[in-house]
Amino acid sequence: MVLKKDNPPSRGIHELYAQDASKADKLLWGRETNPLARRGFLTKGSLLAMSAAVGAAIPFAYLMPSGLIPAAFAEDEEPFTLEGKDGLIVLNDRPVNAETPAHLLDDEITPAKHMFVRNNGIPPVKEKIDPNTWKLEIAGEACENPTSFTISELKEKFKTHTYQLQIECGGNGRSEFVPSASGNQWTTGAVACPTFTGVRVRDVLESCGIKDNAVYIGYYGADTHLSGDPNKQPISRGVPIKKAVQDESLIAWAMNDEDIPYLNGYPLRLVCSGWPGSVSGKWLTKIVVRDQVHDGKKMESPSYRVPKHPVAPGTEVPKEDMQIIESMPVKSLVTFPKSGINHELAKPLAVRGHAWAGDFQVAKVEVSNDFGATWKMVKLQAPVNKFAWQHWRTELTFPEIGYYEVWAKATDRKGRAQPMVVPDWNPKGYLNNACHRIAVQVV
Ligand SMILES: Nc1nc2c(c(=O)[nH]1)N[C@H]1C(S)=C(S)[C@@H](COP(=O)(O)O)O[C@H]1N2
Ligand SMILES: [Mo]
Repeated sequence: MVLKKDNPPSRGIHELYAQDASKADKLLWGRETNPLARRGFLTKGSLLAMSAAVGAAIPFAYLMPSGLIPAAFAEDEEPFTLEGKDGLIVLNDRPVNAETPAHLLDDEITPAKHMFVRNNGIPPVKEKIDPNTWKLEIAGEACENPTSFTISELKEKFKTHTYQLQIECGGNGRSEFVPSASGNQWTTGAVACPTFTGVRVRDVLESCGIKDNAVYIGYYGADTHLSGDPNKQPISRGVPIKKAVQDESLIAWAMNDEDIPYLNGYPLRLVCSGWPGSVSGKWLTKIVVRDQVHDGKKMESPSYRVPKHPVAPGTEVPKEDMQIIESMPVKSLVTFPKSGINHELAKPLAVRGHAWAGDFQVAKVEVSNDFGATWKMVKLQAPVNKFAWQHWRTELTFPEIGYYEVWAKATDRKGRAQPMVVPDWNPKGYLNNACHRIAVQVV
């Protein structure tokens, strides 16, 4: 048993807002919401209620969009305890799914204990995993010479590479979609950026011979389906050959120079960074080279697919109008300070975090302390390698005491910025890259 606490946490205020944001506004604050006018609808009464709840005046209240849950209430749950993990919020215990509060992602390289866990099935029994006998099979109709490798054979036969690679679940941010999408109600913490060490997918596949008709790869892992049926896969996804053979796609046995943590895929995992985390197979046992788009479990609609064209919230989208998610969108996190801190008015506040943009690079990050009315450019570092997240930092001052929110907004090199509101609704709640917000009480 990995869990030490058994009742699942309630999402409280988030659930209320997910069901009906204007009702929640009215219920909690007496705030009248007009969906057409996003700002300026805090009545005197609702402003008093909200100020009382956050424990301070809200100097920029007139700029506060309606239907906005104050960030002060975003992280109100008790952390659970998971083996090898520290401070993660468990969203589900069968299968285990746990996310990382933003302030625990402050390290430039995510430590193992703070890497989120997204399981679709039941991991292989830990005691039965033997890295000395673990086999990786390379096969598939577009592979010339199907071959099987032990981990030490991989280490001997191919060059070892280390990269810092971000992995973000396609459903990160799902909790904010209205109407709500089923699945783990991730807030912002299904993302991490540790280093991975292993061999290139390209080197291994090329040694087995990639046929000219190869278009896709697919992975299989040693975890089992929730039903216990050994013939069913919990998940078997993949990427186009072009993505699989990029330099940074790895078959990895180490994370941060140690064994990959059990819950993150020990002893071997695939890492294809920049796309939904679901393409990075854990407990990796087999890679197939396909002459068609891989048709493994969770490749089919609506899994990890979004509508080809924007749809109205709540729309039922036919299969043929859905497409496979490729690169993840531009996004950022405020990892310091922790949301909800008190800060002295006289001092500048140091603020920092990370930004990433799937297959692309982040061009700039800006922050706001007035609900997005004005923005300040921050100092942004270059990534240490392609697919590593980029660190940013700045200092903020505040005009008077009271309740503030710090928002961060990243823009990628193609000029695409994070939206301040939840972007395109889609049936499964993927790709929410809305600005991250933290609460700051200036005293
Ligand atoms: N074998 C296997 N691989 C898997 C999964 C899984 O359930 N089984 N989950 C996928 C999903 S949806 C994500 S987001 C990432 C999460 O990686 P992590 O649990 O190491 O954070 O692993 C992917 N690889
Ligand atoms: Mo995921």
